[in-house]
Formats: sequence, structure tokens, C-alpha cells
Amino acid sequence: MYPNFAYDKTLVKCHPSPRQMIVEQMEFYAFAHFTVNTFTDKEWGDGTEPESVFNPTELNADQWVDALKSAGIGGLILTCKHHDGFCLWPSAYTEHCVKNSPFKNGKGDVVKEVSDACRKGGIKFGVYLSPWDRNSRLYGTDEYNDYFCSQLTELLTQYGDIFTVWFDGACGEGPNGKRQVYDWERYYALIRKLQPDACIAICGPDVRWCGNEAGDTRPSEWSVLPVGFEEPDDVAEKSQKSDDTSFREKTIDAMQRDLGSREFLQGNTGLNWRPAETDTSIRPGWFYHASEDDKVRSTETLLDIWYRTVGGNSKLLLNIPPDRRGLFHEVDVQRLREMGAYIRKTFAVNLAENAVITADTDDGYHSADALKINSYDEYYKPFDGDNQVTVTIKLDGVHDVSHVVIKEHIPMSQRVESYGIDIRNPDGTYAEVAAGTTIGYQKIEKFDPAATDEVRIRITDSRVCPILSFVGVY
Ligand code: FUL
Repeated sequence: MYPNFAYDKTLVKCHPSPRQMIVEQMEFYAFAHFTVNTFTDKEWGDGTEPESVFNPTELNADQWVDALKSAGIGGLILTCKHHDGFCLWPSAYTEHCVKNSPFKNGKGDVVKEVSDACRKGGIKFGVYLSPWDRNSRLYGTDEYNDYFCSQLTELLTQYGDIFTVWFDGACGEGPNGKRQVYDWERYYALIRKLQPDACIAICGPDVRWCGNEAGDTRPSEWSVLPVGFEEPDDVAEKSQKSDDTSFREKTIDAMQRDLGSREFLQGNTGLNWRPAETDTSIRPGWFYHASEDDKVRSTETLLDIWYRTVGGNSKLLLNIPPDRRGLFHEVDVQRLREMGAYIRKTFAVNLAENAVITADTDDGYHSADALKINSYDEYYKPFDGDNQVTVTIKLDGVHDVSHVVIKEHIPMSQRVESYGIDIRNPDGTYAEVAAGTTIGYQKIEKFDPAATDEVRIRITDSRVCPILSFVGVY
């Protein structure tokens, strides 16, 4: 059994591992879906596409990274192999890869170019390797597990540090298709050995699929879930099974709305920290289609998703598909710039920094002053048993306020179950401007701008005493 293995039913791990903390703090990262589909105008290739179709003539991964950084994105996951089996790196284990394509006369390596550009640009790099492979003749046999591990080994040893390995649950084989018994434990052990700091996402123990591709989120998102929930077979069951575009519009199933309430957890013997990740595309498709150039999501929609994910205890994994040139399309680049400009402007000045922050109670060691610093080195904590507390942020004058950011001290788990936020009116009364349930890694509350000299955060219920690490007022 490996450390942090998600499916040990006796495990109780209610806080993030160091590798999960890396992803938690990245908040917002990107996907790039790129393969033969980009050139055949498909979403799922069937594995018979000739290598000759893959020919990006102006590939420039620096352009991708610059665009991502303009939005404040901290990492990029590349589809090194999608369901069609075509590998974006010159794999020694298959002919179905870039080495037999016209791209750089067969001498190119997209994974290298992209990972180098990420490193140069100071963002992290992750790999998507589709377990389902429609090209490999080994798929459906035990040897496929060897093949898959050989490919993983190439990716995890030749391209520097990898922050996440993303295992898709999608499989469209259907009732008469090939059945592969994936040796998940072997894959996980290999990843832990070769890249111990990398998370294993989706069909894996460290990062949990949010359950839809539309950008839908849960109002109450918990990171502590029962062990055994969403094992790879469950993920596969809920994932896409045919190349049906309507799947991308499907929202979270009603049955899946609550994954972490006390009622939901009751009776489970094990608990595990598995934060949600919301993966969605900037366009209707995951791959580039010129016909979708006028269907790129608006900056407003993208920001709405950003608020609900990054500000709602989920990670945001936004897909930006490179086009046939090997560039992010101009429209997508513009959207990323606009998102970044808005976020930077909105959160430029944290009014809490010059405020006086107090709490109605603390344990004598961890005062509310610690909330000014956005780090996990210090935190605010009341006495055990004090599950309701009020934190008051007295500003250095009257300011227009429209956002409050709260972070729990997640190294000591997720505890808060409900809260309210008030502002002080000029006449000394208080008006509630926001209220909610879970906080977790981070809650961002946006409300109508109001002039005030004091903001009050009331934690109205918590599983055990609330422990907070940061408060921001903007
Ligand atoms: C799905 C896949 O089928 C899509 O093509 C895409 O890769 C998405 C991220 O996951 O399950």
C-alpha cells in the first residue's frame, strides 16, 4: 500500500499532503488539448488517423505560456496522448507519434517544447496520458499495462518536474468493445517513484473530478470525502462514453450535489482529502475547430466560472486548445488577457493589510492579526469548542468594498459549515452582504460595492473550532 492511497477504507486523512498543497495554491491552471483531432476537426479520433495529418507549422509554446501568464494561470497540462493514441513526443514504444509526422520532419517533440516553455516562463507542467487508447493493438491485454507504464516512464523522466498526471475516465468502447483491466496501483507506484511531488488526478487519489465539464460548481464544496468514493471505475461510469457533444453541457447530477455534509459522511469508516477540480473548455470543444472561433466563452462567463471555482473551494482547469498553426487563437488570447487584467485590478489593494483585525475570542496563542498574512506559517484559532466566532476588520478609513476573501488553514483540515459577512453602515448598524456554507481552501465573496469602515466575518457553524489563515478585503 502506498502513502496517500485513496482507496484504503481505513484511511483517515482530513488534510492535504504536500503535493496536494502545491495544486491547492496554484488555484488556476490550464489544459491544452492538441493531437491529430486538431487537424481532422474531430473531438475523439479513432486511432486510424495517419501520422501525416499532424503538422503544426508555427508551433510556439512560448506564445501559449505568455497568454496563460497574462491570466494569472500557474500551470499547464498537455494532452501528451489523447484517446486516438497519437503521442506528441517521439515515443520509443509506438510508431503512432510525432516521429512519423511532417512536424519538424519527424524530429519534433511537442512535449519537450511545451515543458521547456513552461519552465522558462516559470509555470508548472503536467501531463495528460489517456488510459483509453484506440490505436494500440495491445489495448485490452495485460501487455497494455506494460506499454502504458513505458509511456509514463518516458513522460516522467524526460521532461523535468511534473506537477500532475491526469488520468481521464472516458472510454467509448461500448458493450462489444475491448475491455482493459487497468493496473492502477502499478501506475500510481510508478508515478510516486519517478515524480513524488506530482498529484494523480481524476482516476487517482489526489485530485477529484468535479463531475461535469460545463463549469458547473457546488455551492457547498467539501474537500474531505469518504474513502472509496469515486474509485476509477466510478469515475469511468460517470465519464463520457461516446463522442456526444451534449456531454459537455451536462451539469452536476442532483445526486452528486452533496459529497461532504455530515449526513453524507455518516457511516463511512475512512475519510480522505480529495479537493475538487473543475475542468472546462474556453470553447464548446476540447480541441480547436475554426467553426468555433465565434463561440469562445465571453470574459464575463469565464470570470463567473473563476469566481465559483477559485473562489468556491475548487481548482479551475481551463482548456485552451492550440489551433492548426500550433498557436493559441487570437480570440482566446484576448479573453485570457482580459481575465487577468480584471483579476489583477480587482484584487490589487487588500484593505485588510492596513486594518486592525480582532476576534471576539482566540486561544491566547493564535490571534486574528495573523489573518493579514497570506501564508500557512501563522493562523487564527479560538479554543477548541468555540465553533462560532466573529472576526472584525476595522479599516483605516471609509473605503468602497466589494469583495471579501477567506481562507481556512487547510493544513488543519476544512471545518467551517456556515458564515455571514457584514459591513458597518455609517449609522453604526450592520448589513449582511454575503452568507454561505463551506470555505475550505478559499472563498471569494463578491457583493455590491458599499462604502464602509468595518467588515465583520461571522463564522456561524463549524465542525470543530474554525481555524483561518487569511482574510482579504477589496
Ligand atoms: C473527457 C474526454 O473524453 C475529452 O475528450 C476531454 O479530454 C476531457 C478533458 O475529458 O473525458
